[in-house]
Amino acid sequence: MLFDILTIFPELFSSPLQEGILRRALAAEKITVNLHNIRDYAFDRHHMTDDRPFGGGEGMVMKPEPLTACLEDIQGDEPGRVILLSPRGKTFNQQQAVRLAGYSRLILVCGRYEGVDERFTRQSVDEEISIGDYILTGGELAAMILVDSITRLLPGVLGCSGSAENDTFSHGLLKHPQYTRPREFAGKQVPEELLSGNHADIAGYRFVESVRVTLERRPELLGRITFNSDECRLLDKAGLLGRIKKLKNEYSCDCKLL
Ligand code: 9D3
Repeated sequence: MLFDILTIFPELFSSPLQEGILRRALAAEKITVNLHNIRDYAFDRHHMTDDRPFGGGEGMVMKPEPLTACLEDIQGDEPGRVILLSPRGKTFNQQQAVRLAGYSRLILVCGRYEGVDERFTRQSVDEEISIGDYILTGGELAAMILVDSITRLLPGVLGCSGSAENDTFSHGLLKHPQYTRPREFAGKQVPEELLSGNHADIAGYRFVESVRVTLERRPELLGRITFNSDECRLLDKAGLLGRIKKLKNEYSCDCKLL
């Protein structure tokens, strides 16, 4: 995967790319990240990348010419999907990460200030993406989140090949709680089901705890899941089935419980 990132703050990307899995993916050439300073394409006397909005109002708007000149300069042979990181974009999620991991080149344009001149967006941008309903100072950290979440999906990036699919959001439940040594910490024991060595018991316990934590924190995720009869029996035994049935009805999904 080739990532091109257009930004007025290329230095913001240096340390996140120098650690852990991203560092390894770069070293193994699973990804390439080319940083382009938009200011290098501002050819006016003051190298201006932004200007005041027509019609007045707060803040500044990114000028279209430097962005366009930068895109033209980096075009090359491999056509890239051009993504503008913007609070007006469609909200990013795991499904979109999987979709974008299917491209061979992504060109990420980081907005700053109040936004980008709409003519650039119309002419050159394929899609606008937001990372969620909160306000950032610019698109750089959002772009980094795309790079991070997409890179770990690429073949050969994660050590253990199954671990990307095994995640929360792939099967739709939040992860069960995890424990490691020591067996007793601050007077609290590790749940005995996990020490039993019985794989079926462990899987059953983890399933129930996954549902419990999902029910508490992200009940809307359960609306989309159907459980088989074994799973329903486990949930009933744990006293969770009633709450799940009620929730399913609230989300008006077809209820295949028991
Ligand atoms: C007053 C209107 N604001 C829109 C919510 C203006 C504004 C705030 C923050 C315009 C740009 C920004 C900078 N944010 C981004 O560039 C951005 C962003 C975000 O703020 N939240 C979530 N995802 C993203 S992706 C890019």
